[in-house]
Parts: sequence; C-alpha cells; structure tokens
Amino acid sequence: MIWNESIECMDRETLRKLQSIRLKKVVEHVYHNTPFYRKKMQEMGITPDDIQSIDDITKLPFTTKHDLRDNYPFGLTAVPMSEIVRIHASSGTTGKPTVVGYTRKDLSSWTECLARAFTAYGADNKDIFQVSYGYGLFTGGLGAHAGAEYIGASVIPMSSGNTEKQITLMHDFGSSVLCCTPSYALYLADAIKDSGLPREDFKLKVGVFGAEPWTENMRKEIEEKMGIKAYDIYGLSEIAGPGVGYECEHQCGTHLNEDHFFPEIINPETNQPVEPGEMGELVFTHLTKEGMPLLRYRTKDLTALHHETCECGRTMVRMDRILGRCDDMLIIRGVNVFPTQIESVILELPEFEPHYLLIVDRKNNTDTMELQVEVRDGYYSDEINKMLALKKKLQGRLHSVLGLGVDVKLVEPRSIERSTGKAKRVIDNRKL
Ligand code: DLL
Repeated sequence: MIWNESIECMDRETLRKLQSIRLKKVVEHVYHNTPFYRKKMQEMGITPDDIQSIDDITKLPFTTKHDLRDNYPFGLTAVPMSEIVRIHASSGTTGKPTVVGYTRKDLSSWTECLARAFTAYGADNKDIFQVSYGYGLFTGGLGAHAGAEYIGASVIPMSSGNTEKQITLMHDFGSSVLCCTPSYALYLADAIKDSGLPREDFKLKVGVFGAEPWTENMRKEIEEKMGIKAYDIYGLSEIAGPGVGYECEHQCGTHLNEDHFFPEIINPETNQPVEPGEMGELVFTHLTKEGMPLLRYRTKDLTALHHETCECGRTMVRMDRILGRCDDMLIIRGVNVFPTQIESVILELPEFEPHYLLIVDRKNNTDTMELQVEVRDGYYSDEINKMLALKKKLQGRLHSVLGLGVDVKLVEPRSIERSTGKAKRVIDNRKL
C-alpha cells in the first residue's frame, strides 16, 4: 500500500519542479529570518535571487553540527519562539546537545513521512504498535508514536528498557508492530525465548528498526529469531527524526522523502558532488521546514543514492544502507574499518551471535584491535582445541575482508552488555 501516491509516485520532472519552488521559498525564509544564513550567504556573495531552481543548490553554504552547537540553543530558529511547539535534542558524545525546534506544520509533515513509512511496511489501523524507542528528547519515541496514531493504529507508548514488561505487554496486548533499534530487537528476541512463552502466542509480524547502522545479515538474524519481517527506517533529529527515509516491500534501498528533504551525496574531503550511484557523505536541505530549516546539512552518514524507479512504483530516490558515519570510521594501522563490516563477517558464520565489542588501543606505537564476540549456544565449548579452531576461522575471514589482523576473543553467550537504545560497539582507548 502507498500512503500518498500523488507524491510518492510523482514523476521525477514534476518532483524537480516542486523541489525548485520549495527551495526558493526556504532560501528566502532563512535569508530573511536566520541571521546565521544571511551572513553566510552575504560572505559568499549570493542572495536568494541566485537560487532559481534545485540545480542551484550547490551555490548554497553547507551547515555542520558545529554550526548548530555554536548557535545553541535556538540561534538557527527561523520563526519566533511562539510558533515553536516542540523541541527535541540529540546528545552526541561531546559538548552541548544539538537542539531542534518544530512548528505545528513541521510536526504534521514529519508525521506524514512516518505514515508513508508505516503504510509501506503493510501496517494500518488494525495494527497494535509497540513503540520501544526512547520517549523524550530523542525523536524515536514521540516520532513513531505520532505516525502510528496518524494511520489509526493503536499505540502502546512503551519507551525503551524494562525488557520483562515489554515481553509481557507484547504478549498480552498482541502487539503486531515493534519499533526499536535493531540491537534492542535482538535483545528482545532472546528475552522472548527465555520467557518460555510459545512464539505462536505472539502476534508480532513487523519490525521498524533504525537509529543505528545495521547490516543485511543482521536483518536476516532478527527476522529468523523473531519470525517477523524487519524494515529499515532512517532519520536524524536535525532533519526531522525517524521517517526521513523508509523501505518498501521490495527492500532494495531506503526511499527518501525528497519532497521535504533534498538529498545530495558529496565527497567529504573535496565537498564536491560525487558521480550518480557513488558512495559519499549524505547532505540534506530542508524544503518545507519552517521552525529551523537547514541548508545542505552534512549528516556524516556514508551511503549512495539510486534514482531508478523502484518496482513498488515509488519514484522517490533510494538510499543504500548506511555504511557508517565518517566519524565512526576507525583507522587501524592505516586501514579504514567500519564496525558494520565486522558485523557482516560475524553474521556470515553460524557459530557467532551478533553481539560484539571492538576495543581499539595503541601499544608500542602500533594500533591494536580486539574483537570480543559471543559464541552461540551449542558452539561454545570447554575444549580448547575447538575454541582455537573457531577463533582461527573468524580471524581468517576478517583478515580476508578487512586486510587486517584482528585479535579475536571468544566470549560466552550473553556476556556482552545489551543495549536498549543505540548500541555501543566500539571502545577506542587511543583517544583517552
Ligand atoms: O536516530 C532518529 C531515528 C529514531 C531514526 C528512530 C530511526 C529510528 P539521531 O539520534 O539524531 O536520530 O541520530 C541520527 O543515527 O545520522 C545515523 O548515523 C544514525 N541512523 C539513524 N537511522 C539509521 C538507519 C535518530 N536506519 C543518526 N541506519 C544518523 C543507519 C541510522 N544509521
């Protein structure tokens, strides 16, 4: 099913015209209402008149997370505070949080994006949504909540954590759709098994998973363990929250809601657009936002875009899975490594659980990387030879994929700390 066919399946030429009209309007808006952008544009010698179509987008300045922090908390707001009806913030790892304000119209556009996503996953007003993303400053909980109510579903505002209660309510209320991070989904899958409640007693059929990078192999793992269909949902607070992009039933990329957020892919080193289909940093420009519109916001997420129409009929561009963030990339003895590459290798092998931790350090001026990974029940053994063979197998596979020696440490099932929100997969002691 398609929620808003006239938009989601709009022919691309008409879409570009719509994007051009909206871009001109948003540039006028920020030029007159956000001193930060007026100053930036003046410094670059441009005015709103230089923006005549979406093709002119490359003339505009970039915006970074630093700019948001420098203007903390409300410096980039383009409307009076009396028009802001919701404030979200994301904490990040350092310093002040980045703050985002939404007008009533911004909230309703965001909610529509979520309705498009949930409809694409096959959900409707007969479904019971268990929203297990955190409620609060994080956009996951309240965002998914509003979208599910909008399509008329019944919503259980669970928030994250309290795993035992999650399972009880999922069972007793008959939740059919689960919204949480993929890592928490795995945790819940194990908890369902441990509960001893028969799987047939649960009504769960669809998972709405995002907020952190996850791989195709992780999808298979969750689908098998939970007996559901797992869909990707993408988003970031600065742009909207969950629902910036979503998968359709063909699961061949994440469709981006391009009528609201214009995507570009740039080379993060040269800042120039890449060739179509090439990987680079994803950049978004708000096309309809009133409260805090951002021009060319650098997400730091690495991916590629594909413009061919999807089999589902949607014309909205499809984004590859996020490989990781530019700032998540580890450089180990000169080799670039993303945690998702490691996750993919672990999950190719039946002996391992998708629970792992990377510990990076520097000893005698050389980078070291230890991978702690859980061995699956049934494969874990007291026999040293068996464990050594298993370790060698994983090390060999990692070496051929990464081109790098990794010190593998096999650990017992369920010994790595579980996450109820975004998983922490890397401890880099080099920065300490
Ligand atoms: O994580 C919004 C969200 C909530 C998305 C619930 C999906 C579901 P932030 O906390 O601002 O917002 O973090 C945004 O998380 O730039 C990506 O690096 C990462 N991310 C979000 N969704 C995905 C995904 C929310 N589906 C940052 N795949 C983004 C990979 C994702 N990474």
